[in-house]
Amino acid sequence: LITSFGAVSSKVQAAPEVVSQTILVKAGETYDGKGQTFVANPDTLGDGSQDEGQKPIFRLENGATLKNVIIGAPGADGVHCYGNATITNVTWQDVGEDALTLKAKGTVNITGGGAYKAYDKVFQANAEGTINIKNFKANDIGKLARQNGGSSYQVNFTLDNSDISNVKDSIFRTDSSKSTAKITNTRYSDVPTLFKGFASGKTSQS
Ligand code: ADA
Ligand code: CA
Ligand code: CA
Ligand code: CA
Repeated sequence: LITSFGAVSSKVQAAPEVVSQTILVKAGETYDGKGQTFVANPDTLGDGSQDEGQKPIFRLENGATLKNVIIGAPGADGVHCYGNATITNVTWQDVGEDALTLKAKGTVNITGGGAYKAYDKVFQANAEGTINIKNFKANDIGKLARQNGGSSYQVNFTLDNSDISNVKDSIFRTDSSKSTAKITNTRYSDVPTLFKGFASGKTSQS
């Protein structure tokens, strides 16, 4: 972009892309948002309130990668992962109903990025598997991750080298005696409880 003074100006941030139909990332494929901001069309995906049944902005099939994406408001139901997923440098500026859901057995590796303004949950585990969160920031959230209430399958949660502040409930929550949670090298501020509902010996912090 050349200004009237002839100087080269810095790149202007592109307007958010309004997503009216869930973006599908196929098995094994990578979607690189290149720093673009995506918001839901509230009429087709959801308004980002606490209403259940909203649609995701991104749906990842098994082995898909989502990277360099900013999800703005409304965030609807965020990202749905059907199996293994890699989530790198994804920031939820204003989490909708929730930010990301594990919908089918798998391991989700979330590295970098952050989540802000989550009235309730950030990450939701609705299937057995592992959710690894690393180099992440979260502020003004209800819970960082929660296994679906009343479920008894095993979910393994880890959190490493992250910065978590202003939490209403807990970092990790489950109702399953099989599930585990491990926190390492993480800084907190205003976090009332790290682990809720885990059986004894299933959590660790260092
Ligand atoms: C709540 C609700 C579940 C499911 C979940 C989700 O926990 O009770 O049925 O909808 O939210 O995936 O957002
Ligand atoms: Ca929910
Ligand atoms: Ca929100
Ligand atoms: Ca949800």
